[in-house]
Amino acid sequence: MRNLEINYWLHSILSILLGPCEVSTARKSESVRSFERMGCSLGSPKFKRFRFSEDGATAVEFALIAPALIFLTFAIVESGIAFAADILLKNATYDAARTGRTGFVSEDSTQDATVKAKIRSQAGVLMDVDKLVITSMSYKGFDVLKKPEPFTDKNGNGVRDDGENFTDVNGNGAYDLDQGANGYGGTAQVVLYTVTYPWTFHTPVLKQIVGNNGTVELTATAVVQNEPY
Ligand SMILES: [Ca+2]
Ligand SMILES: [Ca+2]
Repeated sequence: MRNLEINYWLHSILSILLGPCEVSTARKSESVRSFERMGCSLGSPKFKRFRFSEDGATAVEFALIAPALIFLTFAIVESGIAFAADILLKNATYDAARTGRTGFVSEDSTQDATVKAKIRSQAGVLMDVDKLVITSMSYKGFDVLKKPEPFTDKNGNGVRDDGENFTDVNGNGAYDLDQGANGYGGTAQVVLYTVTYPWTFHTPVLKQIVGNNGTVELTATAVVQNEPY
């Protein structure tokens, strides 16, 4: 009796896998008959068409790769915007430096306000102007750009030690490793303009790649020699 039921079960499983079957009229339990009916149903030509149908496969595949595609699209778009912001910042800095070298000052304004307003008006298209950091340092010539103030190296160790005399080029009363003076300089002086901006990425994958909580510092510099104004 037990072997008979096992044979019926195997027969039903084979029916599911191999095709349609007939409900046996032999002696069998109700559970076996139910399983046989299911086997006949699942093994029917209709179910076979369902099993081997490829309809909807594209939708399923898209559902699987959609998240990756969305992340990739956001990453590309956001990288493009950051790249555009970097170019915008460089152009704004260069234009402001060209204005600064002429000594032009807007009506009822100062040179500092005029230069910074020019940078902010351009960079403001993509950036929060309150986060812009704008500095300018003037030098007597290109050859001393970002060079330390000269000093007398009494002990010959190559560095300026306390007590060693130095020339206070920028006139701030202290020895500096960068002899530039804050401001826009005077006639024929060389001026270095530096503008930085903390650009933040929001796409999760990009934030992980960039680090620093997704923030990078965009930097633009421009060096010009003032006109003899
Ligand atoms: Ca020394
Ligand atoms: Ca100094």
